[in-house]
Amino acid sequence: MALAQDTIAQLAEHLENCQLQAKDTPKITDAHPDMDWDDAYAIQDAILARKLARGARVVGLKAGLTSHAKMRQMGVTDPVFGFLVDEYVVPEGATVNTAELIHPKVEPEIAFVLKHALKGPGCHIGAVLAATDFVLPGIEVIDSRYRNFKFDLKSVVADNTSAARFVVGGRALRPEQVDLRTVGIVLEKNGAPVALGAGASVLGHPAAAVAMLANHLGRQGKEIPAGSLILSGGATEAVAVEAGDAVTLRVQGMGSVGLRFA
Ligand code: 0L1
Ligand code: MG
Repeated sequence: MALAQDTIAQLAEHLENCQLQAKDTPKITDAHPDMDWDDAYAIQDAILARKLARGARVVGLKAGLTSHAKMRQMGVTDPVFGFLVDEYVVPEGATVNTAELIHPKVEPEIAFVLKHALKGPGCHIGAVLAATDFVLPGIEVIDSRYRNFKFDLKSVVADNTSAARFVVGGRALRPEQVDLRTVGIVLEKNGAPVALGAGASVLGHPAAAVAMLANHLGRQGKEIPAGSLILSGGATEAVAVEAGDAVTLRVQGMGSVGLRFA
């Protein structure tokens, strides 16, 4: 690791304050160009520790930048991983207050809920499907704390991969009830389709993103616990939203889920 422990703690406090106060910041690698991947995940872990110390509960995990559309949009080449806590949860159909966010965007995702723990290395799509209880549609609201979404991957990881809010809903299916590669995905804003995709847009199969997450955690001796909800990453580019917008995600055979912004 390149950063001292107190620098990691300061950066975690700074980024979390940006999130809680809806204030943007230049990317942290501007001031810390030597920051390495371990530092980036250590800052993310320190943000989680701050939230847990205040009574937050982990409700799941996320993979981000898992589709070529998203990678192209953000000019990056690799997926990233983050955590989901209860303060991010939005009930289906509820309204998100944009005053609590900086520059929100929405992403259409497939969510997995596990019945068994998953541990890498060597985790693959088959292991993910065998460990999955059900899958369902989900919308992630991302809100990078970096000014004008200008960042590099290490800064994004430290910022918990822009996680801000999410909603899941629609029709939960057992993994054998749906072909997650060919399933059609339509994201609507104010009644008009704004992004179209298929499950295969996410690394060829959304379960591949979950396997990557298990392998990533496995390298640190960790696992994805049974019961976890995992957002597998946006199947399309992210779509900017503002107060007054209503967003609906329709996934073929899996119904729809939506939220509003005020
Ligand atoms: O969920 C995601 O794809 C997070 C991506 C992080 C970068 C961004 O803010 O777009
Ligand atoms: Mg996402």
